[in-house]
Amino acid sequence: MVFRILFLFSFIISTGLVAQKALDEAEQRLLNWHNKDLVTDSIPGMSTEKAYNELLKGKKSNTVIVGIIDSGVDTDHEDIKDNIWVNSKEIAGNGVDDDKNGYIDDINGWSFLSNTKDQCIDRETLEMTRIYKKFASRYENMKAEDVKSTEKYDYELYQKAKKEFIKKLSEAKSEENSVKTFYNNFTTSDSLVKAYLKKDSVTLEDLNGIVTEDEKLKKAVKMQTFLKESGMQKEEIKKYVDHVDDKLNYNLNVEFNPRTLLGDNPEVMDGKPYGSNDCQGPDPGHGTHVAGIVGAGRKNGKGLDGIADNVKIMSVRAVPDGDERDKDIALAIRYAVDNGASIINMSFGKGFSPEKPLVDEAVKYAETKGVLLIHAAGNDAQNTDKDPSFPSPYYYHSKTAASNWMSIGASTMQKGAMLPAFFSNYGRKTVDVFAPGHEIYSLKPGNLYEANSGTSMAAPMVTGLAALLKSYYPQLTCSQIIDIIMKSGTNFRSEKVNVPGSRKSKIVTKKVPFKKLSKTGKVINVYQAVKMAEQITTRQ
Ligand SMILES: [Ca+2]
Ligand SMILES: [Ca+2]
Ligand SMILES: [Ca+2]
Repeated sequence: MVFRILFLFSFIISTGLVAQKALDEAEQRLLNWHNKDLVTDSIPGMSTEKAYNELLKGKKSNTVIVGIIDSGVDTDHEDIKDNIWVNSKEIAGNGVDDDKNGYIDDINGWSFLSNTKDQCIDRETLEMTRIYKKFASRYENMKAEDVKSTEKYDYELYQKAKKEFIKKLSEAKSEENSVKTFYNNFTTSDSLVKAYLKKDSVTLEDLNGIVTEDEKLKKAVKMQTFLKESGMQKEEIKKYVDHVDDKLNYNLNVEFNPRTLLGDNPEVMDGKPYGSNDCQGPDPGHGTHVAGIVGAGRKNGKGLDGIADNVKIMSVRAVPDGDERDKDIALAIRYAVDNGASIINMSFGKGFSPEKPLVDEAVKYAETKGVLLIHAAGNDAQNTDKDPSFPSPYYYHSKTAASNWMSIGASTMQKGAMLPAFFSNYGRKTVDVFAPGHEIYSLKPGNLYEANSGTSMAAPMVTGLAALLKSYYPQLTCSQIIDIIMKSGTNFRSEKVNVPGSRKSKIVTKKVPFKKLSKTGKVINVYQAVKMAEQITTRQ
């Protein structure tokens, strides 16, 4: 599942906080903040501009291919279309696999979620839903003592998935209830106010001018004033209603199975080809935002400045609205590796990984080819040392971890207690480093732009930095790049910060030194990383 953050609405529903200013103002404030410098700008960004201005001017670079395994990328977007990978060995649209890589007409990448009849998977179930469904008939009425030893693992997996499924389902139902009540109150108060004023478009001034003893109208005015002040639009609230509906109708619906349109068995690696070259898909919003952070055109007068200035973005579509399949992820990693990607961004994750060995094999394959995998730590405000998020670098039933893997937490533009984003996962053993991932302004499909938050945005910061290093210092190995990124970050180790997880409460009680949230206690820094890369390569 892509890590979407709809925090604006969760705030309103859970605490009644006003959270958002008008977009234009916000745009200016947010634009490229992550590329700014702590000393010059007083913002804990990554000093990207400083690196370009002071260290990289006039330096030669090589083109680096970055694989974005995600929901798809809008390859026509004005601020990234020049930086999209093109498979030069493939002839477009002739129905032939010209470069014989196993994929027909793969020009900009591949989709493992569609077929050649223009049908595609948009929404999916969660793994917990699939596991619950798969084993329910067998284990529903079985007592633990009656389970054969060979089935113990499956039985326990079922019990765990069932517990989670029931919990999620009940949460989704109560969320549906509150969000629909909120939406209904919105529409009712909207109509009341409009009818009273006898106009279709109501301003804050109109609302302030209403003097009434009618209790219903008073309430309506209060609500509409609150919504106006918070800059909230009806469409946005409707979007949230739809999002909750999707959870119930698709993610948590045991009868839903869109996989049939692929004609593929997701549990078996059978070598049979599936998918299509539609690497944009029906909803490339998430992947486009991620891609822009890495490789949007720098100083081209449009949108934001990507971190790396000599990259080609390869879109591998494997992540639906719902949990991605292990097999698709395994094949997506292999596709990116085989077609020249040096770094792969993975801004997605899930709580169960039934076919994990398939992903492990692909990760090992990437490791042998020196390809770096950058994974978002997740947005559950959880300690991933205790509750792993998949894919994870630890191999199945093993304490050994992949050496070509980095897991990234999200930081904000605020120094001090608010430095880690309130939603970010963390872990002293399992999260490597933090990177900006809060209120990041990047691309939205259709030549548009928007600000999003999530570790999904933090991971491509590191992917961008890794690509930049590989591009200017091609002799660096995968492990050297990891080492540089870890060592060169801005040190906030002793900074007392809020432990993420304060999402549902205004009162934050627990503070820890930032070093307790990751291996390094650092936020990545492009300037320091380039400096270190320069030193290392000069010595070599
Ligand atoms: Ca091909
Ligand atoms: Ca072809
Ligand atoms: Ca740009």
